[in-house]
Amino acid sequence: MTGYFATRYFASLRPLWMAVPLVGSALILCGSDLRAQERATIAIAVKDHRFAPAEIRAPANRPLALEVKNLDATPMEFESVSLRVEKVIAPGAVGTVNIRPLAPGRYEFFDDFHPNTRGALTIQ
Ligand SMILES: [Cu+2]
Repeated sequence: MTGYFATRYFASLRPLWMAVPLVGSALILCGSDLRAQERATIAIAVKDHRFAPAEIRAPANRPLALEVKNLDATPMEFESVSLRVEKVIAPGAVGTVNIRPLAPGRYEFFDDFHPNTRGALTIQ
């Protein structure tokens, strides 16, 4: 009985296996799409617990890489609720915060360890 059920089970999976090449090529197409849509890099710094610059701009609908250099002697945590990111950056280090493609708007960010350290990203 076990053998019979096993045979039936694998026979029922056959359509799934036939779908694998289709799914694979779909993934490859998505991959080349993303590569064509290059990440825009924006560099900012934190010094004396202030973002420099505190107001930044970036294009809409493109993945972004925000390179945050911490020039202070204490760790900071780059955080944004609307961007859904947070990253701890050690003193003297550069943290890269990857941001999904965004719709136009204003997205505020702050240092979660020093909540008065604030800035905003304007997407246009
Ligand atoms: Cu946090």
